[in-house]
Order: sequence, then C-alpha cells, then structure tokens
Amino acid sequence: MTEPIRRITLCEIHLPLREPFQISSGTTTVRRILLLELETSDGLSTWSECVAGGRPNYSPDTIDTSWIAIRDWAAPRVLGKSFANGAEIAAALAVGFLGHQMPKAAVEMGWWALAALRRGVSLAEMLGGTRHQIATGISLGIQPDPQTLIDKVREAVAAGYRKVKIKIKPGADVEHLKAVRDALGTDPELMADANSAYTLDDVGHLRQLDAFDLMMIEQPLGQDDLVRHAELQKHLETPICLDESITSLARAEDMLTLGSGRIINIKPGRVAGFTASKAIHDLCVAHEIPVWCGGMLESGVGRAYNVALASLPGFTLPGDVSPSARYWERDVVNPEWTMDEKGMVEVPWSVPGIGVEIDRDRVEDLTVRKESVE
Ligand code: OSB
Ligand code: MG
Repeated sequence: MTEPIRRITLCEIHLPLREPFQISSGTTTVRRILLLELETSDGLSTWSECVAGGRPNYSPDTIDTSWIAIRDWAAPRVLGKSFANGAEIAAALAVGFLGHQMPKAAVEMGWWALAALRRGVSLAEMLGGTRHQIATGISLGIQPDPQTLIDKVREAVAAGYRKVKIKIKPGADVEHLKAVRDALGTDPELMADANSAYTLDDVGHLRQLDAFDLMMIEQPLGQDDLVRHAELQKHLETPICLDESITSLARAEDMLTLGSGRIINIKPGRVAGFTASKAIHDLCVAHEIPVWCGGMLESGVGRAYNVALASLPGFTLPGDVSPSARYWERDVVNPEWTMDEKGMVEVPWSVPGIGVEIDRDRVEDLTVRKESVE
C-alpha cells in the first residue's frame, strides 16, 4: 500500500456487558473500549480496536496507557509514511519503542484493513486465510457455584458451541470442573483458563485436573514463567496452552525450546498485530503446534480482525469468537456477528476490508472521549 495514513481518531466508548465477566484477576461489568478510525490521504477509511482493558490485570496495557502510546508515540511513526507491507509498519512501531503491544496492534492491524480495502479484498484474503467459517468456542467467566456453571455449560453446548472454556481460580477449579463432567458426561469439549492464578507449589493440586479430559489448561502460571510452565507440563498430562506468556514470536520460540506448553492461543493485540500473529502461526504450523484465536471481549470491530485471523489454515481449534449477542444487547457494527447452530461463524469473504460497517450513531452515543492526530 502506498497512500499514507493521514489521520487517526481515538474514540473511547463504554459498552455494558450483558453479564459481568469474572476471571481470576478481576471482573468486567462495563467494557471500556478504545476504537480507532484510520483515514488515508486518498479517502479510504477503516476502524480498528485496541483490546486493552481498563486495568493492568491481564496485560500491562490499559485503555489509558494505550491512548498515550497511540497519540504520542505510535501515530507520529506512521502518519504520512508509506509502508510496502505489514512487516514494514510493524518494524516502524518496534524499533526503539518497547512494550505497548495492544496500542501498536490497533494501528498495525488498521493498516492491514486499509491495505485490504485498497486491494478490494476481504481482510481474511489479505492475510492469506483459507477458511470461510470459524468453529467457535465460548469463554465462561468464574461462576458463583458449580450448579450455575453446569447450567451455563449446558446452555452453551445446546447453542452449538464447539468448545467450552471455563475460567478457574483456586477455590473454583477442581470441584467446579468435576461437577460439570459428572452432570454432562464426556462429550462436551472442555478446557480451563486460569489467567496465571497458580504457582509451581500447586503442581499436586493441578494434577487433579488430568481426571477431566480437558482439551488444555490455559496459562496456569505467571506471564514470565516460561521455565516454570515447562516444569509444570512435565507433571501434567493435560496440554498447557499459553496465552499471556506469548507476547512475541521470540516467546513462542522459547515455548518450543523449553517445552513450556503444547498449544498457543494467538491474540493479535497481545503480540503487537498481524505480522507477529502470522509469524507465530507459521512457526506453530511448522512444529505441529495447534493454534486458536483468543478473544478480549472485543466489540464487533475487534471481532472482525479475530475472525479474519482465524481463517488462516493453522487455526485448527475453535476460537473465542462468540457472536455479538453473547456479549452485548447491541453491538456497534452492522451486521452483528452471528453463529449458526453448528457453532460456526461466517467469514465475510466477499466484503472488502473488515467486512462489517460501523454504526456511527451508536458509537457517537457511547463515546466518552475522542481525539484526532494528523
Ligand atoms: O484469558 O482469554 C483470556 C477476556 C479478557 C481477558 C482475558 C481473557 C478473556 C477471555 C474472553 O477469555 C474471551 C472472549 O472474548 O470471548
Ligand atoms: Mg486466556
């Protein structure tokens, strides 16, 4: 793509979740969402989403730090500049600019969407995707008691979800998962996500999870604990899937070298965008490591990017790409994202760019602050 980005508009909206979402490190009730509008000098425009949360409990990035990172550091590196490919813009956002993966990703991924528009192809095609439908999993927050969890899992399976991810923490783990297996049998594809709630001292405790035939346990230990994850994996039959720990291609290579896990959840926001996501995907395909697309309670804008990424051939496991209605009374895009009764989400293959339209009136209504840089 040759025509440079001329203006980036940052826009924070507040979107209430239909139900609070609890993970081991905190609960989200209203999602603070940072949307970007990117415009080129020759009249193309698209939207992207920075997936950071309100607090630094999952990632060091937050909505507020991302605002500064985009306005003061990322935008000046890309505005008015031409980039021949994704690797070039990713490099422009990397050299002498540490961390801040999520704000970098929002800008880099917006560039990919503009490049797709310019070429007249869908974002999925632009990325080299092959799938036209994405198998979908649901991520269920920590529930107050096992019976509530059983009801939610039963409902999710009935709706067609191909995988049910259950958030766990000490005190809401073995008993909760056992109750679900006892009630619903061996059929549902289940996994657990601890969001770093355990330490190596919990090896004995975590070994009890091997009894529940889980597809994987996601991120049991700390973000920086690749060495300890390798030790833990030696004692678990259940494959470890890394989420928080994989912040770059180098961390994915380290996982392979050390044996810290057997599956990777790729979230483009966590790895600074699509260039790194594709590189991690390619590495995993070469090493026969299954990958799947994670989610960050995105609006329909961020979801469009996840769906496009998940169309790549190595994404062989169901992704956390639930339909809009799972999260919101009403999304900010048209059409909203939907899932069929077989748990499949359609890739908008024939629509150039991200494949959905922004509902500008709705975004305006939900906006709490807005700022443009050019
Ligand atoms: O660990 O995957 C996670 C949401 C916020 C922060 C971290 C995580 C999640 C999810 C949500 O699991 C998945 C979704 O968007 O449906
Ligand atoms: Mg996770």
